[in-house]
Amino acid sequence: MKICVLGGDGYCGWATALYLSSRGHQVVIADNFARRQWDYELGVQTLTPIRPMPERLRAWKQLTGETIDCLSGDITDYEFISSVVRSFGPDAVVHFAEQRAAPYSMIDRKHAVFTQVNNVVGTLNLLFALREFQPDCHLVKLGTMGEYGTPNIDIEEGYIAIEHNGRKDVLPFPKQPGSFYHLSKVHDSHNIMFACKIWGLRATDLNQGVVYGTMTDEVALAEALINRFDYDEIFGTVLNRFCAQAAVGHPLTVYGKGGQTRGYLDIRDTVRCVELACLKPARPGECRVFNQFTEQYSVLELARIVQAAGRKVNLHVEIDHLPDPRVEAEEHYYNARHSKLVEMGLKPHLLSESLLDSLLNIAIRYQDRIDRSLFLPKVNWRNARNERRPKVTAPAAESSSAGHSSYDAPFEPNAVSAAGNGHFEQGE
Ligand code: NAD
Ligand code: USQ
Repeated sequence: MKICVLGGDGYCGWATALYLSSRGHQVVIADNFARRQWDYELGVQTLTPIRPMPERLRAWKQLTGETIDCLSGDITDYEFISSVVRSFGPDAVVHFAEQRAAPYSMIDRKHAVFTQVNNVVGTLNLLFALREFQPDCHLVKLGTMGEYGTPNIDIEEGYIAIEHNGRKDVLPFPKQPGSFYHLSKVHDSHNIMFACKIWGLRATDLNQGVVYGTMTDEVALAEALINRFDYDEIFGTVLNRFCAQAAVGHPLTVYGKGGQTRGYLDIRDTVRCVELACLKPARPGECRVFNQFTEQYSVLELARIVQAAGRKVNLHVEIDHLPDPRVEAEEHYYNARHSKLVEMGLKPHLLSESLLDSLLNIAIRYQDRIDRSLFLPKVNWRNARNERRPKVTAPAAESSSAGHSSYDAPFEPNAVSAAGNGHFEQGE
């Protein structure tokens, strides 16, 4: 299949692009490298030293003989995304290209506005580009389990059958998101559902849980293919953070009581779920929703699992309970259905001691890159403005062909281009 991976320089997108390429699909990545820029803005960096895109793609070509092209640009720029769709003519577009950190969206007004504009406008542009130039293309959109919040009833996969005053209907499952970021995903879901209804587009909304791990078979082939491993308070997801904390003897930062329960999955399952969705597309006009996670854990359970795994590699791991910087239930009912992807063939990688050993070992290997000041949360949901560390001066701007929007962004959208702009091919 011809598959376009939007956001293919990111954590899930890079692993997915390699996986799809290894499975014989023709893959094109599109990314504006904004994520590398946000790291500069916040003064954070991935634990693992990720390489510039041209180096990544060269290594992939040398190791496998497979070519992945990369188009550099911003999907909030309609000219860019429509030209990607027109020129490549994909069978499927996998859309990861969003600002995805809840804490980032809660820093202050600018970051909230930026997150919602970036995510909602990018997705809207994509929907129009598909309608105009590739209406039969299947949109595989990364949504999030956090769209549902933590209701006191079982969570269904996207829709719920309701009987009300003697009448029945199947309606979208109620949404109670917990951050301006999570809200942006709800807005996306509504726009996608509407576009499928009016234009007959086909879409799969993958409501993904929290992802952990960094290695896939493809990423493990060479150091130059290494994937992100974020551990900072903004972009680090909880299990990856706990492993980095354990590696350097920092107490695990459980927020509040730790009863916050979420769905989790290994990044190796992320890539497989995306392929399963691509291989069996939604029907024209259909907007289907899959809950993409494999296991549920509370934060405190995860901390205890990491503590036990730490003991095996002679790490003494302590658990701290910090005041919860977020506004969320610290103890609650949680039971979310997640059977559709398994029915389609997913064989989950469950959280195991061996995986935690390998995550801890990666964290130990790169421990010199860990900045312990990035562990404690500084963004409090209750504040309309959170002061973080002073801005790090970004490297000088390179020439830019990527479009950018004129709204009130928290930084200059094209001030840094971590991997240049334009069209990369292997060998450049
Ligand atoms: P990431 O930040 O590592 O990657 C996102 C990529 O998209 C980056 O490379 C960034 O430069 C690019 N991007 C952002 N806005 C763009 C724009 N306007 N134009 C072009 N490129 C743009 O994030 P990730 O962890 O890989 O997450 C990918 C997707 O999966 C997101 O939509 C996120 O909401 C969803 N998701 C992630 C997780 C998780 O635990 N990481 C869990 C559930 C859902
Ligand atoms: N948490 C802690 N300690 C920490 C970090 C987090 O207790 O040091 C808690 C949080 O309060 C929250 C839970 O762990 O209750 C998960 O937090 P997280 O930062 O790992 O995940 P979240 O903010 O929900 O966001 C991540 C991704 C996002 C994706 C989402 C899936 O960054 O892109 O949408 O997971 S879900 O949670 O299902 O919505």
